[in-house]
Amino acid sequence: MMTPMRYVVLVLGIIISLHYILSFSHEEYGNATSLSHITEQFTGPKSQPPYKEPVPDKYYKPTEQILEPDRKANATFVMLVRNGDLPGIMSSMKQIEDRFNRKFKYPYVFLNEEPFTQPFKDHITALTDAPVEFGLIPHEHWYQPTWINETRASAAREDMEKNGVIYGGMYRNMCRFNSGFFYQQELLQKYRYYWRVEPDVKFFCDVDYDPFLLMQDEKKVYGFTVSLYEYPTTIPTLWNAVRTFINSNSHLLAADNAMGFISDDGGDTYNRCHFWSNFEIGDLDFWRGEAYTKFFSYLDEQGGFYYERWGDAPVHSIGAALFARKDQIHFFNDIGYKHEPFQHCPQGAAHSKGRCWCDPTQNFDYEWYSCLSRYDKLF
Ligand SMILES: Nc1nc2c(ncn2[C@@H]2O[C@H](COP(=O)(O)OP(=O)(O)OP(=O)(O)O)[C@@H](O)[C@H]2O)c(=O)[nH]1
Ligand SMILES: *[C@@H]1O[C@H](CO)[C@@H](O)[C@H](O)[C@H]1NC(C)=O
Ligand SMILES: *[C@@H]1O[C@H](CO)[C@@H](O)[C@H](O)[C@H]1NC(C)=O
Ligand SMILES: *[C@@H]1O[C@H](CO)[C@@H](O)[C@H](O)[C@H]1NC(C)=O
Ligand SMILES: [Mg+2]
Repeated sequence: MMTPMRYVVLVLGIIISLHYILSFSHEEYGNATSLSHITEQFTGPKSQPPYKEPVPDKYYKPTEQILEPDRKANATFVMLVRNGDLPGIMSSMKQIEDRFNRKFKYPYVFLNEEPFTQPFKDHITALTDAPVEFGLIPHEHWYQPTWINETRASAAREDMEKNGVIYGGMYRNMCRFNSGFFYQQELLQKYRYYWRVEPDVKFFCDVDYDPFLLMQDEKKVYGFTVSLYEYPTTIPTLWNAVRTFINSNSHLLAADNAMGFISDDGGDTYNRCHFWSNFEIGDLDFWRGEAYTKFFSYLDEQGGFYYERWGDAPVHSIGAALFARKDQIHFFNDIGYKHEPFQHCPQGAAHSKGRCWCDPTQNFDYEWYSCLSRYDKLF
């Protein structure tokens, strides 16, 4: 005899089976009843990820208005370079001037641990009408601290070189400086926003709007164009250090942060995704704030900048992902950019609007080594 309970189960079973049979045999039925479709009924159609929407027209001004702006951001370019990087940085700067800064006239700050030579300064200032300043990095912001065990550090460098790790024996000071000291430089104190530019990069498109004002108005703290995976051998213990820090400082984490970009399991492990920091448009006050300052100090104490080769790209990215809201991290879809060997080339309407000269089929965005699809999934 059928009890009422069994009856209910049987009917439910029949309905579910019918649903599956119909879903497979009748595409329209499947589409109409699919979970994503049903959720859309409640939330409205799934819109484009926010970054794929073009920058609002109000940011585009006629040239006369850009030349006599009613407002400007509190912002500068930052270039960390050696004297020997002159040809490469002139190439980058000339493109920045031609595609953007000829009209906007944001200042430049050049930084170096050695004094810039007079010819360097002359060649650079000849490229622009905007103010240019040249800064000397304080010794203690650049060189390896004395509390680092040099025996251990040099053993690590030799080991990495032996194992063919890229830049295994170099770049420690630079990575640590970019992680925790560039925003502390005297010449940058008067600025809120920065755009980092490296030697020998390419800017493919006209930037006819002010990305700094976009950052300011929309309360963004970090902007990128390319994201990818870090070499695991350069950061064996980084994530352990991050976890220890989080465990004792959970109050510093932002609600609605971008943990999903850097971890696939809610923070247990690092998926090695990072924003490629040779291009950055960011908020200096974010790095200067309590959360990132404590975070960097903690990482620095671990010595991993020297005992391993922690890069400023994963360190910045993890900081931005944890201490900012995910909607404060901006993908500059309309800025065509290349740093060897990867490039972001705007697609479709963004390509024509920027009069870009990159080949749209040469685009790293959804290559297997790119992390952009994880960024998409945040929204
Ligand atoms: N002043 C100074 N700047 C440096 C030094 N090493 C690197 N840089 C700068 O730091 C940034 C990153 O260095 P890069 O040599 O471009 O490193 P990368 O981008 O990882 O590698 P490639 O560009 O592929 O060589 C660039 O702006 C360099 O000019 C250094 O010893 N002194
Ligand atoms: C069902 O959805 C798929 C994928 O979104 C789409 O390609 C297909 O045309 C849809 N079929 C019908 C009959 O609506
Ligand atoms: C420095 O590191 C080496 C190699 O790891 C170790 O043998 C030595 O004890 C360390 N020295 C100090 C003072 O900690
Ligand atoms: C620009 O920003 C810096 C850092 O927040 C601040 O100290 C400075 O006063 C600002 N300048 C102006 C003109 O607002
Ligand atoms: Mg570089």
